[in-house]
This record gives sequence, C-alpha cells and structure tokens, in this order.
Amino acid sequence: MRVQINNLIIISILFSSLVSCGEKKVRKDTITEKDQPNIIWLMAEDISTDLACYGMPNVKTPNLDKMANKGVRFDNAFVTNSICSPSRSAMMIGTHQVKTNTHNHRSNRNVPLDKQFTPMTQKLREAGYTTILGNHAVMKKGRKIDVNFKHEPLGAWDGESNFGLFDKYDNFEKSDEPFFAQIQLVATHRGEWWNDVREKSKHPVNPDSVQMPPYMADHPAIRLDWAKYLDQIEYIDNEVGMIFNELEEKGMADNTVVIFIGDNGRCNIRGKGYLHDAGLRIPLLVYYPKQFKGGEIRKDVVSATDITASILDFAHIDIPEYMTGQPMFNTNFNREYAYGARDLWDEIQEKSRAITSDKWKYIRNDKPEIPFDAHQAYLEFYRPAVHVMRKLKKEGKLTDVQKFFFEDSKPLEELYNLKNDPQELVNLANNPAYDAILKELRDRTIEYDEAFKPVSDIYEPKSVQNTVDLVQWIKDERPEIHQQMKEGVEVGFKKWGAEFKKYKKEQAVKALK
Ligand SMILES: [Ca+2]
Repeated sequence: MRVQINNLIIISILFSSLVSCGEKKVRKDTITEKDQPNIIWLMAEDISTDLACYGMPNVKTPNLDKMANKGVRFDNAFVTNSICSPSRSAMMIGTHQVKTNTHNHRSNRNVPLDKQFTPMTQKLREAGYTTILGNHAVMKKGRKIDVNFKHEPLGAWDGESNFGLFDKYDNFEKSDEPFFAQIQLVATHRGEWWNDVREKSKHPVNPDSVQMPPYMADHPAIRLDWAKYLDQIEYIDNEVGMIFNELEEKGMADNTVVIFIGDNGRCNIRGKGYLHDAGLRIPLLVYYPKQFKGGEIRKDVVSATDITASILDFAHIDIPEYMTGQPMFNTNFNREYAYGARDLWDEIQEKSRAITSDKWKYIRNDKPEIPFDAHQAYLEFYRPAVHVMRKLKKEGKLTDVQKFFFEDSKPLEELYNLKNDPQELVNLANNPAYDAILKELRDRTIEYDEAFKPVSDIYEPKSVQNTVDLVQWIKDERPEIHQQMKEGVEVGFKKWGAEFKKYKKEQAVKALK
C-alpha cells in the first residue's frame, strides 16, 4: 500500500495534459475522415432498473423515458461486479475485471495494467477522438473514474510512464469532434446531499406511494429512505435533460450516441455489493437517432463489457482479442450468459461468482461463512433498512423472504428461475427437480472461472481501518449516536469521520502532556 500525494498528482496532471494537447493536434491531422459519431456515456451511480420507463411507479423520469422511446432499452443488462471500482475497471478495458486482476475494490492503484490491455479511452484517442471526463452542468462535475490500476485523470497514456485516461474536463465543443465524454451522475450514490435534494424537489416522492420488493420490510423509515432514493433518480433525470439541451444547442444531437447505464445496482439490501438481481441488473438505454428508429426493447442478455465493445464499434475501431465484451449491435452478437463476481469490498474479503441467462441465475458463494449482512463498517452509515430490519428480526417481525438476508451464513449455491421469480425469492439449488440445470450452470461458471483467470496475483488493497475504528468509537464513546443509527437514522459518515479525527487528535495531544 502506498500513500498518494495530492500535490504531486496535480502537478503530473498539469504536465501530462500539456503533453496530450500537443499530441492530439498531430493525431487529428493524420486521421482519415470516417463517419465517427460523438459518444456520451452517462454513468449513473448505484441504480437498479428503477426508472418510469422500466415500469417503476411513482418516479418521474421524463428525460430517460424519452431516451428509451427514441432509442433502445435493454431489459437484461448486467454489470460484472455490483460495486463501483471493479465494475468500472471492467468497463474501462472492455474486459472482465477478474481477468485483468482489477477485481478487488480500491486495490492495485499503483500497479500498472498488464501490457496486453489498453483502456478504452486510449483506443478512442488513437482513432482520433477527444476524450472528455465530466460535465460542467452535473453534481460534483461528474468526474469520478474509480478503476483499479495505475491511472491519472488527464494526460497521455503509454501504460509504462504515462497513465492519463482523458484529454480534458467538463466541456464538449465542436472543436472536440469526434469526442467521447464519460459523465458520472453521482446523486444516486449515498451521500450527505440526499436530504438536500429531497428538500429542494418540487415533487418529493411520497413514501406511502412507493412499491418495494417483498424482501424489504414495510416500515416508515424504510419507505422514506426508498422515496429519497427515487428523489435522487429524478435529480439525475433532470441532469440528463440538461445534457441533451446542450447537445441540441450545439447542433450535435443527431450525431451523438448517448448511452445511459448504472455502474452497479441500488445501494440497498440485495443491491450494491451482492450478486442478486438488484445488485447486477442495470438500466441500459442507447440513443442514436441516425441508427435507431426508437422504441426498440431488447431482451437478450448483455454484459457491461459489451457496452465498451459497442463504443469501439461505433467509432470503427477493431475489437481487441483480449476483450471479453462483444459489440451488441452487430448481427453476430451472441451472449448466452453474463458472468458476475464479487470480491473484496472494504474490510470484507468476499468471493462469490454468478452467471445469468435470460431465464436462470446461478450464484456460488465461496465464502458461505460470511453473512450477507456482514456488518461492514462503511455500510453501517448508509443502510437504514439494514438497521431497521435487524431490529425487526429480533422482534420476530420479518417474513422468511426478508429473513434470508439476515441469516448467519450464506447458502453455498443459489439458483433462481428469473421467468417465474424475478425477485429471486425461491432458491431452487436444493430442490432435486432442478439438479440438471444446477449442474449445467455450476459447470458453466467453472468454465468462466478458468477462462477469466487473473493475469497476475498482485494484491495491494487500500486500508479501511479508520472506518472500522470509527464505528467502534461511536459504539464505545457515542452510544446515543449509535442508538440513532440502529433506528435507521443516517447520522452522517463525513460528519462523524471528522469528529473522530478531532477526538484522535485531542487524545494524541493529551498523551504528549
Ligand atoms: Ca457505484
């Protein structure tokens, strides 16, 4: 583990961006004219298919609905890991994160990517694209990258001494064409802005109106939390509208592919961090009026790595041999399964694998002794439903379906029939009637394990000891705050992180005296 020094990074960003600006000019002159559309990749945080155009009631998503109506809606799109950085690492390379050894969250940040792999943005640059990170109009400027290999936001890339992924920040202009812009829509990620967004909403979602899956307990605190999540979705929908307005104003709307996805499922029970449907299934909308007439709905299985391959395909770039993604608009696109993996997240050393077809879902839990509710320190701040349901479980008020998440261990294997049971409520793995399909999916998963074996075993995880200590400190020293947490109140991760820092400083001063 190494400590990153912010100033050095800033200096190197400035330096590399100068290098890259110089290079770009040369490159553009040598590119032969091709019909290369601009491409905007809107990457929403922590969101399941909870949009009006996917049938979620009581949430207003007019801009995303319009994208679906004018473009293509994918109903069976899956990320390769249900947390940010491994999922994003896979998308950046178009290659499953296990294969590239980028599968452990926030790990290997000082390890160069194995030489055989190239980030998608570098491929695009080599084909004449300007690569842009973020947008001036969205929350926090949408600049998150979060990939598990050595990288810098801006500058040249050679994978050895230059690790820049993008050319510039925040603005796409005519002079950038063709351009690729990756824009992060952060609001749906848990954060201190959730209450603020709700307070400022002209039509905050009514908690009494929300429809939650049956594995969530029906409790006022859980309903309110769900309504707040939908408020954030409405917020990002508005941001999507602003980006479309900018495209219109700049005369680019007809020549730009716009892709909307989630980087992993919703931040709640069975969602982010889990290989269950709510963790892996993402919304995927593709808008490109030159190619799509509108209103098309695709039911075939696609993996998030296929989006990367499709972006290269739109840009007329050959798909590299190493890529595990395939261009999903090619007539020979053929994917039977999406392969998902869950590995390290903070202090929880998990290992689970899953494959999903359009009918079946199989999960293999290699560490069954770790419960789904693993009491991960960071999540103690951001899962009000977990706190409330722990209490309801003690009081004997959870249904069997709700209790599943709170068992002391995980089943070794899970098998679900998604056609009959889309919420994955009935585990068929121990039902002898399904032995044949269980065996088939188990074998196919092992085949994927073999095919996607990590290219190296380097493992340099980031320490989260401070967060673990923070939770322990709240339990020991601030029992009243811990009590609030147990009742489903989001007391503020940042706020209490700062308080803990102050406390440690005071203790250090006392020790000196
Ligand atoms: Ca995320």
